[in-house]
Amino acid sequence: MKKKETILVIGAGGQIGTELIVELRRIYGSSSVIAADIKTPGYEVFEGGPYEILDVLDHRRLYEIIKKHKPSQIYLLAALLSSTAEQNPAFGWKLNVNGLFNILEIASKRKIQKIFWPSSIAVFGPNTPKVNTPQFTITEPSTVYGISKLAGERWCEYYYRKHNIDIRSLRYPGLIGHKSQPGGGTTDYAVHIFHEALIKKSYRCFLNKNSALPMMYMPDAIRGTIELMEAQSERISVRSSYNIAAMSFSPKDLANEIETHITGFKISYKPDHRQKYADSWPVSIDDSFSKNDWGWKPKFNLKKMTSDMIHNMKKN
Ligand code: AKB
Repeated sequence: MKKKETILVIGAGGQIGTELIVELRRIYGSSSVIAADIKTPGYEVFEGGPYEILDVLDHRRLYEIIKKHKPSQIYLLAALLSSTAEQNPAFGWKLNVNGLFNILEIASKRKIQKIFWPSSIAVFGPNTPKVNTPQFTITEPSTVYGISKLAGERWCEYYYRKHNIDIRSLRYPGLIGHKSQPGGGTTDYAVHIFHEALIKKSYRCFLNKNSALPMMYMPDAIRGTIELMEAQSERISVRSSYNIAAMSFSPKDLANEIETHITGFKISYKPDHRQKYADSWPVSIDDSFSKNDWGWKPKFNLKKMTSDMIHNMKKN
């Protein structure tokens, strides 16, 4: 077990939260990691340590919980993803930006040592260079989700410079994990496809077959997040949000890889509204700032991720 920290994870019942909380509790001890979510979380999160019901937009309740637990670190994961935010832009903006704003305001008044907040490749837009997208480049997002993440990045940097709040962030690519169901994102086809492949041996994809996007396997994402949070502050040169990468593939590449494990697996394509969100995002990401500043190195490529996903999903 590591040094004494008290960590509050807000949005602990979501796609990243359910896996992050287990790893944080393993590292820092169960009683030191408080899960918070608007809903009662699933068994592993609920049984594994303390939890609080919290709507991050409820400023008073948020303040009470922070006063009660005195966290040294906060991970704010509560958000609407691209597809869901597009269905309700006002709420997408409110949750994604005001939620962050509430945390930053409290952090500027109370002693919270570190904050983690996730950004996304959705901060890029149709005018951004698509291949090997640099850390600093055109960010003109065309989705509500991307606009909210870009605004959030600006707020993070502002609060770091003005109030010296040690806030750290990653621009996650599409995340693939076997522990939770897809959560309203465009890249979620790459999670859904595994469920359908195992149950039905077929999948109808809502993106076209050549839509290549940056992706990452959840164990890499969890490890990268914690490594960023544990890095010495002097090594963090990007105070908006870091580009981070692991692999890039299209639905066709993924289907071919799944077929090597599930004989007879068939994929068909029926692009819907999510196609245009995917079309506005990069194909691959240059993450050299993450590599050079805090030593980021992914472990999973398409082949290793697919085989691990199928192995774990069959087991469960
Ligand atoms: C989404 O598809 O909305 C997310 C993302 C790229 O941040 N997975």
